[in-house]
Amino acid sequence: MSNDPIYVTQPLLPDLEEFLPYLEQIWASKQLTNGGNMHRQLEQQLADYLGVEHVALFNSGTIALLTALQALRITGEVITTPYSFVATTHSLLWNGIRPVFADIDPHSFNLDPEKIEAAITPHTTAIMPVHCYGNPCQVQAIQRIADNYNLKVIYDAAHSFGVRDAGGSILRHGDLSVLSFHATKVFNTFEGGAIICPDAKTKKRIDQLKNFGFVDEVTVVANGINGKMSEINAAFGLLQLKHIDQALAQRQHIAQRYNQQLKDIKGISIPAGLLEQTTNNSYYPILIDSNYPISRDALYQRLRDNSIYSRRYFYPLISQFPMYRGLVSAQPENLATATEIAEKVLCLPIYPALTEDEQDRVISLIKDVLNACNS
Ligand code: T4K
Repeated sequence: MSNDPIYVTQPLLPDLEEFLPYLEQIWASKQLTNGGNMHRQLEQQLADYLGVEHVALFNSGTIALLTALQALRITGEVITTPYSFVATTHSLLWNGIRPVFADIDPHSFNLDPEKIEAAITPHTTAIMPVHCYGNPCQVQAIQRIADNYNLKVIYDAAHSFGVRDAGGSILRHGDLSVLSFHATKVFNTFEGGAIICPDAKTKKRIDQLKNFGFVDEVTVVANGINGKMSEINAAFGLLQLKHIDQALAQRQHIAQRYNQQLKDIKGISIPAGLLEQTTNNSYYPILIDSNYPISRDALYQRLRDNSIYSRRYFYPLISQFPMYRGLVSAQPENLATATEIAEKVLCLPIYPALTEDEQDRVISLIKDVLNACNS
């Protein structure tokens, strides 16, 4: 069997020849950034593809999160999850906002609405939930809380490209939703991101904020930032869109094969969202508990020793990082479920180009550990 490295993900990269005509157009136009033709086209095509009203492109998901908070003038405290990538809460700190961590529910790994409500104080102005691994949050319950307490909701939807619920795109919920188009994401523009806006007025403000606050050549209305996506990134997004349906189908096929092969292994559990296929299969997390013969970290190492680079997303919890762990809400007693899941989780390789042979290498190693213990 091959020992070539297998990473947790590999970017969707169409043939280089397919990209060259886009580059020729950019060279011919000499418009490299600042809202050119590729940028305009991608905003429109993404709105159509995702089934949302307005898309504002960004140069990363993190800058989009920072700007979403600015756009809604959020201050004070924001309730959020510790079970995410650190960019979620860093965006709050960069805006001088205090993160308040609430625990997650053990089925979706998303914020537990009851825990959100219990964390509200007179300083709370917003909730920032994450649709973790693309698995939808309890959006109705979260909206009810937001309405009752007059709070804004900004979804960190970095993992949720293309995810839908019964009513349409998951991105239509809350006041704003933020996507990441980083290389490791389902849909990538090398680096990039977007804010999904409900109306043209909000998009206009966001477009000003991502361009230093300029309204015209001589008028600046806000202390904006440089959040603009370049033409080359936007062009790559246009090309990606041509391949995205196939890529999502390939991910689904891989997830279903894992489901089939791993679901009956003692000590391994698969999150309901993956079994029920309510996600976009952007990640394939499994939980390893004490019924499995070796620990999560030992399995992680065993895979590494065989050139398989799974990842422990999201361990450590954000609340364990030095700039957060002094917060009262960061204490592990407040975050019992998140703490437990972070100790058990392992994300297995999943990406469109993963071959069945490569996937079988991953599955065999997980099963071999079991067989070795039973023999
Ligand atoms: N909110 C959430 C919930 C997020 O998950 C993220 C990003 C954000 C906000 C912020 O969005 P951005 O500002 O990033 O747009 C990665 C990504 O850097 C990060 O975007 C992502 N979340 C996070 C979950 O994962 P690392 O440190 O794990 O990436 P890295 O470089 O170790 O890559 C993982 C594997 O992917 C590599 O072993 C090989 C493969 N890879 C990676 C890159 C970058 C490639 O094959 N090619 C590549 O170009 O953070």
